[in-house]
Amino acid sequence: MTSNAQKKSFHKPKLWHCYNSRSLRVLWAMEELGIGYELETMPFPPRYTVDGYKELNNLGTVPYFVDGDIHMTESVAICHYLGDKYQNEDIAESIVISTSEPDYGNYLNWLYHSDATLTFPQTLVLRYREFSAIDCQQGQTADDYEKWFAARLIRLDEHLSTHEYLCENRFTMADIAIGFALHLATLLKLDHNLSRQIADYLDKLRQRPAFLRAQTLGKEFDPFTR
Ligand SMILES: N[C@@H](CCC(=O)N[C@@H](CS)C(=O)NCC(=O)O)C(=O)O
Repeated sequence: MTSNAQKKSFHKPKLWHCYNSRSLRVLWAMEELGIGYELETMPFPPRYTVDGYKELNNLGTVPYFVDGDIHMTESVAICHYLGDKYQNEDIAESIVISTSEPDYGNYLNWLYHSDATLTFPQTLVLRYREFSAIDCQQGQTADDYEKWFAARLIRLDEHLSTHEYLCENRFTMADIAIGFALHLATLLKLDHNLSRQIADYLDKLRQRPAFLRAQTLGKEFDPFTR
């Protein structure tokens, strides 16, 4: 499918992706929007596994995203950008919250919350537990940040006790941003910190056809099955 915004431009956006990394947010978002895109799937971490990757993206991280002259490296910002730029008018329910809708501020808050509050502590668990060096002495750091992550779920848990989705009672980019943070928690074996309603919300998101399509791409490089 090609969106109206895309029909007007000559290029397709391109994403550099590692399976089950933050670039999944971007891939999932493009699948939800139904836009055409180019995709480069890579083993993790690409700054070691892909020759010349740091010349392309000097951070060495994923996602890396190019759309014409725009080069982006922040997964949530890319979802925000894609929604605003490529929202297809044919989609019955917008997956973007506009400035004129009551939940606009909440929408931005959930988008930022997904990384600044939820994946931040998980990154320490990833670094010092899941992908730690054999002689790593930082097990306590990982344990402490797991507790931090668990405590920071309170806002989401309370919200989901009265809402099916995060904003305006419909699926939006905010659910993609937060949904990835919860998906990562399961990969890091932190599921026992998710309440029943958070786990049910994540299950519902992971059953979406766009999520399932995104999860077929680059699976041969899944870093969590090594
Ligand atoms: N804030 C960035 C973080 C990007 C990031 O750190 N990505 C991780 C994967 S989830 C990465 O590329 N790590 C490999 C490395 O640092 O070499 C975002 O949300 O996209």
